Amino acid sequence: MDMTKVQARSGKHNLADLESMREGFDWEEVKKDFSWYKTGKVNAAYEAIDRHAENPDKKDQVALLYSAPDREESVTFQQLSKQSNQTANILKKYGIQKGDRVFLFMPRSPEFYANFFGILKVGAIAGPLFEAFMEQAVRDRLEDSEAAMLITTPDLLGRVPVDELPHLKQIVLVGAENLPEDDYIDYDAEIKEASDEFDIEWVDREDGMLIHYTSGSTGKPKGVYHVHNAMVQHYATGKWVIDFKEDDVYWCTADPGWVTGTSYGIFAPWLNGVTNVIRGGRFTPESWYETLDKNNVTIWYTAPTALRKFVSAGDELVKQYDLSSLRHVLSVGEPLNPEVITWALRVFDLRIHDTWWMTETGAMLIVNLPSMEIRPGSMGRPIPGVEAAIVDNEGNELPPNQMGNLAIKKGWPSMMRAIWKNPGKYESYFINGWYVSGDSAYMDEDGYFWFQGRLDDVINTSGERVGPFEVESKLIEHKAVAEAGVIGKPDPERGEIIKAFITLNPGYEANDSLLEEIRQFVKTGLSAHAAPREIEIKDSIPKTRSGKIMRRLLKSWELGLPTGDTSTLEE
Ligand code: 6R9
Repeated sequence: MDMTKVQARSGKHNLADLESMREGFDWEEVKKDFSWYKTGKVNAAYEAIDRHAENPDKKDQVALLYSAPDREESVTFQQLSKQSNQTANILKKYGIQKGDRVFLFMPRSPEFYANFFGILKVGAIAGPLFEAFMEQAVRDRLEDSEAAMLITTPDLLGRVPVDELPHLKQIVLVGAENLPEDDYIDYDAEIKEASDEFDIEWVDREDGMLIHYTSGSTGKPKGVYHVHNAMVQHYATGKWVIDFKEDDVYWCTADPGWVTGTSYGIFAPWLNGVTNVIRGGRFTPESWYETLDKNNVTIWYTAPTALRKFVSAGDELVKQYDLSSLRHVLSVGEPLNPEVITWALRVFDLRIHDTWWMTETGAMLIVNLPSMEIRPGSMGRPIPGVEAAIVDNEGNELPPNQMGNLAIKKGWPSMMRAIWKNPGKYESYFINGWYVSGDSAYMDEDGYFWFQGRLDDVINTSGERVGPFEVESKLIEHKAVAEAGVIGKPDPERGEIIKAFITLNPGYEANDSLLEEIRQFVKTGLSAHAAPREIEIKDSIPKTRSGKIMRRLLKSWELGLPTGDTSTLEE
């Protein structure tokens, strides 16, 4: 497609506009919008919820507009404030203290959000887990974080290996009809008794708020640790990039088990005091259009994988809905195909604004502001207060149009502050004062960044980050599998699909039912999105002499590309 530039509606000259924001920019100015700037008392739960609940003009505004196939509910800022005071009281009653890790493993529901803020209000650290995780994924995360409490539902409890988690002292069950045993805390009974007043635990801006586990190319998922100070950037990017105005109805489609679902599904909208639509249930183009239509959504933050499905669903479908309230659309998670931008211009008469960031960065870094000209295929330009560059492997800046490591100058407000219990891993992200992202990209002469791919073996399937090691480890737990190597294989709809190469143990014969059994084994042991869509049997898996799986070589074979340097290949 030709790289036609898509001009901003306002007709403002984009570069000048962004440059003028950048000039003399100081994060200190942004901080003045927070109440802690005056009071010195910090807690992100206060800024996001209680501050609005104390404001007579805001308290009765709907904060959370919940819509699921079987349940609809509106919760005002005042109600959410009181409900999270109640959950905070429950946590406190059961001994949760500042700094403890409390994990949430439950579907999106009003109770999820009340508990999330309750955790913050007692000064504890929240760890949201994606509801599709199976036992292994749940165990790894609870074990590594040494979580003291888990808040879950009876349906999901079966995936929690309770007896193997010595640090896990309490389990709260939400929606239990009959409690399985008295070792569990009955949320529904407790909430009836709990006071809706609570003295919030004031924290330091550098105190822990959140842990998100994310995949790298080696080892188990790592706990990315974020602090309350991240709210500064959640708020600012919400205002500049998402363009929040007081009366917006906003819908972020991401689950809070992923970073987009917390930074932009919780903090950005509520720090900016807007009505936040939360949708439960599964994705279908019909149900998502219905959510936009029924709730009169004005701003929509979603992902290319969903947008591509809308494109495939066709133009006739979209005409059945009234989407006239929609005024601003944004995307994250994967490269945004220029075709999708063209489609949105045609069917919604709206541009899609791509944003680039990562679990580790905590908030958006490279974006398309509403006032900017969009160059389809580019992720946009860095926000004010952030310096991005393309660097070589030693951390030296490269000139425009040269491909290299996409890097950010260390020290933006929402940057992760640690990898949980893994200082070596944390340090490894930084070279010569730059945070090196693992993405390859180039920058054009006007400072727009163009994504090229991952530099490591991390897989991005339907916008979800999957570490090959995690899948390989699960595969070799299956009795038939001797060795496994896992790669991402390009796919037009999902970005990448997971492909596994395996060798079989003696006595096992390759056939379709065995392969399906192995696939199911990963699906039910780890999670559906981590299960390989394709499995191929090999006589051996290529490894380096030091025993590392050469995934790059597997990928070259798969794609029929030149195999490059194989000098380290084992005989
Ligand atoms: C927020 C989030 C991060 C990885 C990142 C990159 C890919 C994210 C993108 C994008 C192309 C974009 N990614 N945004 N690729 N264009 N606009 O997605 O966090 O789950 O940690 O994934 O996703 O490869 O490094 P996370």
